[in-house]
Amino acid sequence: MAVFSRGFGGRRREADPALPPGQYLTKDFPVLSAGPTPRIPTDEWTFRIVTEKATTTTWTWDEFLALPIEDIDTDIHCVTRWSKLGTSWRGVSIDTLMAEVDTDAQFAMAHCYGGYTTNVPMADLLGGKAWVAFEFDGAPLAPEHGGPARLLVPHLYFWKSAKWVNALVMQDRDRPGFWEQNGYHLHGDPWTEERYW
Ligand SMILES: Nc1nc2c(c(=O)[nH]1)N[C@H]1C(S)=C(S)[C@@H](COP(=O)(O)O)O[C@H]1N2
Ligand SMILES: [Mo]
Repeated sequence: MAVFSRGFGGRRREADPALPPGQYLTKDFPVLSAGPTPRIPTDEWTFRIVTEKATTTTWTWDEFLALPIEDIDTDIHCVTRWSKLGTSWRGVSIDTLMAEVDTDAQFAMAHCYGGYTTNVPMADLLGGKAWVAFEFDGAPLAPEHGGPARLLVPHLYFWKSAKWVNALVMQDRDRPGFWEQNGYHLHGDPWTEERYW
């Protein structure tokens, strides 16, 4: 792991404007999970979007893979201070999924196999900013990293990128998810260091 000493912090950021404040670079891909890794066979996997009117849209794995697929090259930033630059993913944009859904809700809660939740405003999920990703680095997403599929919201701290995601449930206000109830910031912008509250 390429961990730079604190003394180089100022110069490092000048050298790498892609690194948000207080972050260091790693070449590794650390695994951070609050519980055991669920194993979900793709023939049992579904993804649901539930609106504020309790209308549910469901995709099976095959239906999901038949949607337009995008390649995503992006940096990721964990609140525990590691950042990884230039990661490559494939996934379906939340814009594509939401095009099939009728909602005016401003907020969503992501739900996962295993019970993890995280809240994200719709403004951070739409406009080409977020995906349900199923490949990393040209290979199927490993179970430890959220496979078969995870939310990818790379402009926010990585705890918002819910692994094993299986639903987005619209909510009328920005209610906190798992880590947000445990002291993490409601929003999580790495550039303004919205870490804890
Ligand atoms: N379902 C689920 N998603 C999760 C987590 C988790 O514990 N469970 N941890 C979050 C946190 S804190 C981080 S930093 C990233 C870590 O993703 P990685 O293990 O692929 O590096 O996943 C996020 N998504
Ligand atoms: Mo994290």
